[in-house]
Amino acid sequence: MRVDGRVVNVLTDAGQERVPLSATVSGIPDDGTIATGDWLVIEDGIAVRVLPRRSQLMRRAAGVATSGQVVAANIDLVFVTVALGVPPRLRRIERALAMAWSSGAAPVVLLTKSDLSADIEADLRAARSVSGGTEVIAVNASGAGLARLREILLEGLVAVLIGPSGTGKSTLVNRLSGNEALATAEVRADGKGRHTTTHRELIELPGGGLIIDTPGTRELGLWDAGAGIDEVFGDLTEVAAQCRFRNCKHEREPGCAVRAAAADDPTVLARLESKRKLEREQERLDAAKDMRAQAERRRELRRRTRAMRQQSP
Ligand SMILES: Nc1nc2c(ncn2[C@@H]2O[C@H](COP(=O)(O)OP(=O)(O)OP(=O)(O)O)[C@@H](O)[C@H]2O)c(=O)[nH]1
Ligand SMILES: [Mg+2]
Ligand SMILES: [Zn+2]
Repeated sequence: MRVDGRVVNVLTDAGQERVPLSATVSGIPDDGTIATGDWLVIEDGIAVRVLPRRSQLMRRAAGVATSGQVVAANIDLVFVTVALGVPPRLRRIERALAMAWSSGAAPVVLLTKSDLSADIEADLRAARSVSGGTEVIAVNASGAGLARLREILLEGLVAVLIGPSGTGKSTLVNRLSGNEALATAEVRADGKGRHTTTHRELIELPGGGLIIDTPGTRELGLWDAGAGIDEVFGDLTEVAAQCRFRNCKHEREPGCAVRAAAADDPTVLARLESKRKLEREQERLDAAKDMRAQAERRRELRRRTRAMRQQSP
């Protein structure tokens, strides 16, 4: 449910417990960390093994170019929160959806603080115009949209909430769980959140679902979002099927259906540019990951050569 260094909160048949991680805990995933949502084998009050994950939401670690971070493991749903009161930032929704689709879970867009919207229908339309088939729900702390969320969260499903600080994630969890267990705080006068939540934490809901609250994140760096990008921009892929050349890059090729559609419709153009931007970011990151892997291989080779020299007389 929650990871505090080498001690974790777990939910078992017997209820909640706090257990230490064994120094030799096995099954640790590639990224080297245990995350909220992981399943652990506990023996004699100590977590000894991590079970393989069926899904994981990854982002690039803030400030570190080539290291990934697991936001949550074994989730079924990713709730992408976007606070209303200002028009929803469509490019941010696309980015978050690309991340979410790549996790193996299904995203849902939550337009939070819907009481602050001057025109909910317009905000919903805008968000839906970039969300493909993903459901978009307007919610607020007074109860709007919560019935639909409870419906989605039935039967032991696990959802994770992501979004910038102050979008009302913890408030939403408190409303769904029916108590005020999680701290919440006013956003600052400039509209920025205060980073009230500092831990990722899984909460059991009375209706049967489980939800993971996370600290708000200003930037959402892609980590492994290639497949997710294709998913989010499925509409463009459909148009691209009409291009004359199958390998059309939609740049200068004749008979390009995507450029024709973009010339007719500024929203298609904006989406095309947004897709390219995300693809470039992912390509740069993949190149950086390659370089790092190569450097690690060289280091390892040097280490082995040195060890061999020391062994030989
Ligand atoms: N008007 C309005 N305010 C809300 C709503 N939901 C939450 N708030 C307020 O928004 C502020 C931020 O809410 P939090 O729940 O702390 O936001 P958060 O997303 O958990 O923020 P971090 O933990 O920093 O990521 C609080 O003052 C809440 O009372 C809502 O539906 N409408
Ligand atoms: Mg919070
Ligand atoms: Zn084309």
